[in-house]
Amino acid sequence: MTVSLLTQLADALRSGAVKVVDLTQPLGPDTPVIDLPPIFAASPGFSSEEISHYDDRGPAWYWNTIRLGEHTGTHFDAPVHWVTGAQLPENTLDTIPASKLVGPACVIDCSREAAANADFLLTSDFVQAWEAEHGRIQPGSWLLMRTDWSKRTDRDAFLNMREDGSHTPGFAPECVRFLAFERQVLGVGVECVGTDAGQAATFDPPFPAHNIMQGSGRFGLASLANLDQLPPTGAIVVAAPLKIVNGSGSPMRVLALVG
Ligand code: 23J
Ligand code: MN
Repeated sequence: MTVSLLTQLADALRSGAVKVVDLTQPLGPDTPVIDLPPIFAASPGFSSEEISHYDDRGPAWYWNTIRLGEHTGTHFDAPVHWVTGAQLPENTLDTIPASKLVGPACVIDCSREAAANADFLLTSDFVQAWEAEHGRIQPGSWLLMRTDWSKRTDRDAFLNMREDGSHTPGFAPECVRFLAFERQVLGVGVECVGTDAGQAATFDPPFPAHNIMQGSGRFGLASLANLDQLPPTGAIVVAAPLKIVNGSGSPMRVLALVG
C-alpha cells in the first residue's frame, strides 16, 4: 500500500499533477530581519565571506562562510526559542522528531483584510468561519496565514516601521490559544518577518504567537512566500530546519506539495 501510494506520488510529480511550490524567500545581505527596540540585542542579518573562488585559496572550488541570526529570512521557530518552551521535551532543532517536519497545511486568506489594515489580527471567529467553508482544522496541521505581505519586496514596506514600532498583521492572543489548545495545530506560518504582529509587544501576553505556540510545543514559520499559490486545504508542507545542536531556529527551504 505504501509503495503504491508513493509510486503514485512519483508519477504525479513527473507528470506535473502534483507540483512543488517554493514557500521560501531568497536569503542574502538584503534579507530583512526583525527590528527589536534598542534595549534588546539585535539579530544580525545574513553576511558571507569567500573561502575560495577557483583561485590560489582553492583552485578548483568555490565556497563561502556564512554568518546570520538563527531567525533570519524564511525560518523555523522551535519551542526552546521562547522562555515558555524552555523546559519542554524535544524543544530544540536537533531533538524535534523528523515526523513533525512534514505536515498538511490549512491556508487562511487574510490578504484583503491585511491590505485594508496593516494591524489586522486573525481571530478564532475568522478561523471558524473559514472552517465552515473548508472543514475543521485537523490536529497536526500547519495554520498558514496568507496576507500577501511577501509581495512587499521593498524592505521598508515589509517591516512597515513607524515611531511606535512595526505595523504588520498577526494573531489575536485568543486565536493563538484556540489554534494550540482546541485545534492542536503543528504550528503557525506567516509571510511577515515574525509570527507575531508588529504591535505584539503591547499585547497580553506580549508576543502571544511566540509565548503560546512555543510554550505548547508548537512551531513557527516566518517570512514565507507564495502562499497565494496554495489551496485552502490539501497541500503538504515540508519545513525542515537545520539540525543545529540546541538550536532555537534556523533558515530553511520550505516546500509545499500541491495536487
Ligand atoms: C525575538 C523577539 C521577538 C520576536 C522574535 C524574536 C521573532 O519574531 C522571531 O523571529 O522569532 S517577534
Ligand atoms: Mn523566529
